[in-house]
Amino acid sequence: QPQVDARSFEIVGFEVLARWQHPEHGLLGPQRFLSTASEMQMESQIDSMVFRKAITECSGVFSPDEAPRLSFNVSLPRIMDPELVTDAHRLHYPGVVSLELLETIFLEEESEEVMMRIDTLRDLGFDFQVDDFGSGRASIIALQRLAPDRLKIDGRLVSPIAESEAARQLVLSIIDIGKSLGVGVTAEGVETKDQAIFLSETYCDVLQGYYFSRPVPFSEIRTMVPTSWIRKSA
Ligand code: G
Ligand code: MN
Repeated sequence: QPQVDARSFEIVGFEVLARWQHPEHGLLGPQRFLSTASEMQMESQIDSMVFRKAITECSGVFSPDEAPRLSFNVSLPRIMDPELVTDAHRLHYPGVVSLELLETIFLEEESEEVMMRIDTLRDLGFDFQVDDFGSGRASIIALQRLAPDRLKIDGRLVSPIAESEAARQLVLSIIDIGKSLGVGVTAEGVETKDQAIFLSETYCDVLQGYYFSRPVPFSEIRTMVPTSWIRKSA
């Protein structure tokens, strides 16, 4: 799913989203299979499949000078997976590769081990975003320690902003947390023009949601970006 610059509305990156093309039930979103995958301790394997496939496909299509940022949703087991480190060395992508962590991952898990792991991954070149920000139990202290590159504001906070002054104030306060931390802010779940315009006049610098584009299959991505971004050979 494309992510756009909040002023120009031009694509700056993509969030990689898992889908399961099921033989009977059709195309399934992660909410249909991730909790089972987690019970079966297969989250890390799924995250790793998604990572390898997207990195390989995007490396083949985007020219090295214009490679957009790719963001991946990562589970706690995947963060701790030693293969993430080997993948980082083996699969080179010329653009920024960002890992999205749920607020709950690192705030529940106060483990210093996780924080140290994140520091190692950051040294390997990954950047970090806090996903669904505003939906967990935000510890500002833990946020400062994590020092993420970006916060992603939960779409449920974005959806009422066109209708409610109180909702707008709340979103502005949350955006201000990002500003105080000196990190980028992405608003998710932007579905209407009014929401997009309101957010484009705030500190928020990246927007994502159905108003700009629904998630699309990889094959459609090349038609959405400037032709200069595509490799001559692709
Ligand atoms: O938890 P996370 O923020 O990574 O979830 C992203 C999910 O949100 C994706 O599965 C995607 O399909 C969905 N999504 C993306 N944009 C929108 C939107 O504008 N509205 C709604 N309701 N869902 C969206
Ligand atoms: Mn996400």
